[in-house]
Amino acid sequence: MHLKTPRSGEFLLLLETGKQTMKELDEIKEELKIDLNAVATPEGLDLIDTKFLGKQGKINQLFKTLPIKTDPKLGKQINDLKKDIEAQIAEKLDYILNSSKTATFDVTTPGKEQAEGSLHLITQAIAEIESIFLRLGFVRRRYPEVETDWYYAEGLNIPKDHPARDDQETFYVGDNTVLTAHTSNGQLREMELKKSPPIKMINIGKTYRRQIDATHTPMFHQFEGLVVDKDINITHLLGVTEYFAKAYFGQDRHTRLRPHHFQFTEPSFEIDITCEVCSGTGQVDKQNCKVCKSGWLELGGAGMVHPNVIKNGGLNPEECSGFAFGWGVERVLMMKTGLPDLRMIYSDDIRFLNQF
Ligand code: FA5
Repeated sequence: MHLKTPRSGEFLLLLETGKQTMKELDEIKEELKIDLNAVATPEGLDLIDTKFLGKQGKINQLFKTLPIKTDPKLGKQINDLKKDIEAQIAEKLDYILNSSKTATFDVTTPGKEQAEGSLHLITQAIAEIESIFLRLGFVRRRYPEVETDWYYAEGLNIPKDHPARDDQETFYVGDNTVLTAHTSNGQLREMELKKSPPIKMINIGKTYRRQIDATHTPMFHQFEGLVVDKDINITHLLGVTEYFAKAYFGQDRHTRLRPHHFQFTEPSFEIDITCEVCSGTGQVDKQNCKVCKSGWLELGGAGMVHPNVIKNGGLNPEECSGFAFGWGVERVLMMKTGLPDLRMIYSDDIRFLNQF
């Protein structure tokens, strides 16, 4: 303690009081240390706070009992201690709150369930279709979706003025390039790739047309079968068609050929499949079946590969023949599941997709 003069009786008293205060400050520091070491909860800290810093707390008691006015340095020391106590209590509170976070983590608490994704229904349908044809010995192919005029049209016997080239229907990327509107471009590409028979491929890919309604989307998928070998005839086409229909839709379903026209097949057909609702009778409760009206539903196009196309693929139509078919993935899925609107498949509505 720095005193003006040690000789004054008053100052001697102050000196004694000062010494006493220093001792008390040390005792307070020591006591605080013990208390802080022992405390483990915020409530316990509140009690310590009251004990040292409250109205009736030790620091205030010190202020009350000291002759601070005559010795401002003493007051400063008590004030410093007060600040130190506040800081230590705050630090301890921080520590307790943080460690309680770790301490209350219960490793046995069940975790939050994560939403589980699944393959899109079109991906599932493609996998199923592919596996049916693999069982028949077909190889899976995937040919370009952006295609030149040759593979998409000219080489498939489709002349320049054919409606299939109409830009009302087709997405043109350039004068000579389109987003392919069918998977039949794969016919020429497969013949070029294999160079000689036997050929037995299933080309599944995206296709594009400028159409949109309940049974048409601008982007959809087709699966295109091509078989080329010696002496391939229509009965082979019928056998494959019937096998697919039973494997995909059910053993009770049948198919038939209906005459049609495509530039790249001769003869050409539409393949029909018996309606599931009326089992091919066309009648439900003596009324016309509302789904098919005739007992049959259209599956897609098919035919014997046109000799010009075999030639354009680099093979000799005198030595081999073949059949081809091209059907819509979305359409067969629609027929199998009873979907009322094909656009739902691409609506990205999770409530709809979760059903598959
Ligand atoms: C063709 O695309 C021919 N290339 C099929 C073919 C291949 C015939 C080989 C002969 C030999 P078509 O235009 O009919 O044919 O289409 C075939 C199938 O694609 C239709 O039966 C239908 O299932 C599906 N499809 C056509 N347009 C759309 C569309 N906008 N949205 C969804 N599916 C469609």
